[in-house]
Amino acid sequence: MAKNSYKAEDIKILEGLDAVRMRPGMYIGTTSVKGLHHILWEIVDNAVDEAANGYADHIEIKLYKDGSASVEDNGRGIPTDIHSKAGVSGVQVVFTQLHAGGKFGSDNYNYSGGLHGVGASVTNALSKWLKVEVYKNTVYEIEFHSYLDKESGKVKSGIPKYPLKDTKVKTKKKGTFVHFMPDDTVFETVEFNPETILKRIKELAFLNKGLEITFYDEKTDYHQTYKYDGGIVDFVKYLNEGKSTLYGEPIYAKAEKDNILVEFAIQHTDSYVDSVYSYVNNIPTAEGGMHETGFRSGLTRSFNDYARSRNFLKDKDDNLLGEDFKEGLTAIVSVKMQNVQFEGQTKTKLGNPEARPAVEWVTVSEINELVKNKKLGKVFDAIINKALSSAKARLAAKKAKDIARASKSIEAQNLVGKLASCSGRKPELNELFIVEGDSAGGSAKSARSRQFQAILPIRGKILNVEKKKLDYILQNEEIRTIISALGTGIGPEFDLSGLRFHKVVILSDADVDGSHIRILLLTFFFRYMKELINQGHVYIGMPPLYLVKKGKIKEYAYNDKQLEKVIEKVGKGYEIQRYKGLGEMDPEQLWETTLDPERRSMMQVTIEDAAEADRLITVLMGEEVSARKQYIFDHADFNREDSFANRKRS
Ligand code: TSJ
Repeated sequence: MAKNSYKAEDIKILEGLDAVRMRPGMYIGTTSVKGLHHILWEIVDNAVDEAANGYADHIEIKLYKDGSASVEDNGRGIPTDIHSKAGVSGVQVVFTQLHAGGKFGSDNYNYSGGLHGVGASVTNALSKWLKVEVYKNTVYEIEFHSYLDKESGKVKSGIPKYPLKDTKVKTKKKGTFVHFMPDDTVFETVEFNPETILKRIKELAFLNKGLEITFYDEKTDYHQTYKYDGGIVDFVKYLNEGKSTLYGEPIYAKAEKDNILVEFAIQHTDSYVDSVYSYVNNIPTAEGGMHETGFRSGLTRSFNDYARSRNFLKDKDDNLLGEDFKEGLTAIVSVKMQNVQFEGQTKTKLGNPEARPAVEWVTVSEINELVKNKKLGKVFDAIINKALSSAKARLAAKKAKDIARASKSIEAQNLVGKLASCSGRKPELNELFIVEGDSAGGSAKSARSRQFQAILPIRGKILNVEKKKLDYILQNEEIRTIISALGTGIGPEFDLSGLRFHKVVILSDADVDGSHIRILLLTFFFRYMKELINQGHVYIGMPPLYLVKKGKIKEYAYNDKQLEKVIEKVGKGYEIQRYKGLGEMDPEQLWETTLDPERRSMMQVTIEDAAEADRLITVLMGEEVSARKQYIFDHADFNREDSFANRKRS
């Protein structure tokens, strides 16, 4: 049907008004003050539709001293000709037939329907009286009222006092004027709230670019006018007033897809929360729904595309998430579509599944178009940078949370089965030896002083897979046992006061595997128990490399240089034993050389040592095995003068 061929016949007749008076709740939800406003919005919506279709640009809402309200627009006027099936004027049909107004079956009211879609007849049915004037060269007039029907003893409402009449009074005005008195026997209150009205008409003015809406309250002589030539762009600016924005002008686009008209405006602020407001047919969708979901995923997709194309994201980087783009996002999404379905707790969630791909498609294609505009380069760069910093914070927060969780669960597991604990109950005197290998562990267990020395044997070869570092380290059985044994927790949960051993001694072999273990442990302490190192609780045990024997003389040497000196000292006829590992020492030897506080040699680990180990682990975990091995030899050789192990002793 062509747009201007609309006639009274097009208005379909569905139901009578008695039903509305009988059960107002069915039609307006409630008879509270909310329902009262609802019958006003039914009228306003029709005028807004006339404006949305391009036939009106002004609406006036007025509250009168007697409690009545009126709405006037400067549109084409409700059809005044006789509706062929109803036999009465189009105006009369609109106000006496439920669902009339062309919302069903007409293309004129393209996007009507939804929350307020029950029609002007509902307002008529719930009013004491209602008067309509239509201005088309002359003034047309009709009045409806309610009265007690003597025959049935029931109140009838919305009854025309006379058919629509042409008063023949000439007018230059165009449009429709509707004036009504809410029925105080229906509503709990019949007092309109100017604040409520102002808030809504301001919103309507934002949503309908260029539409001027005025409000006048006769009781207080209060006037207000809203008109926004920027539409939802002005809405976004208004929402961001007083905030600091990342770029000057909001991003705006409008396009149609599959009969769904989509319009959005966005502007980011330096805030950390988002203010996204979505609408369907001018109705706020507080619970969001399909259109909002489509919009958000559209933004995420197109911004990620942009971030990749401009190298903000490299191939290896994960996409930024919707939540990253949410930070500081102020946006209005307004869609216009037919047959809307509302869902959710408060029926403010758009349920139409077709809205989602349509809005996503429009969002992506419009943003992709906008990014071609060089002038907007700075805008999109700012958005991406903000999202990148949000992602960074998100990952840091997740890591902290993971650590805290891991720490708690590990503590709860009480994994100290392998620990040979000591009997002393004073942590400041107690020592924990973390010993590489079960056989060395066994020797250490029999060699130690049970009173204050605890032994925790751990297996070698624990650094053989490249994995995510944190996950990897925390999944390691040995590490978990250590966390459990030390009693301090890790990361943000670390608490030094829980420490059960004031000396924590790493005791590993002077070979590659021993270095592996030492480096892993130091890295772990560095990252998750830094204070343990800072407070001087971490040591590297120093087993000897050689035993020089000559008769009854026994001398240990801890490196090649010492060995030379010892040989010089004892003279000819000596015998050298080279220890390949801790496991080769019997308990007595282990006690003499490594465990006995009077004779042992230990290196206290500094934070610089641990930091170096942390850097090392990157190499150790890398792909190239031979480079890795070489690096370890270079850096962990006990015989090198500048090596880690020889640098200082305690
Ligand atoms: F709600 C209401 F019906 F009471 C009401 C309707 C109240 C107010 C203040 C305005 C209106 C209204 C209706 N304003 N403009 C219109 N337009 C039409 O009803 C109309 C006019 C002409 C044609 C056509 O195709 O020629 C079609 C329509 C829907």
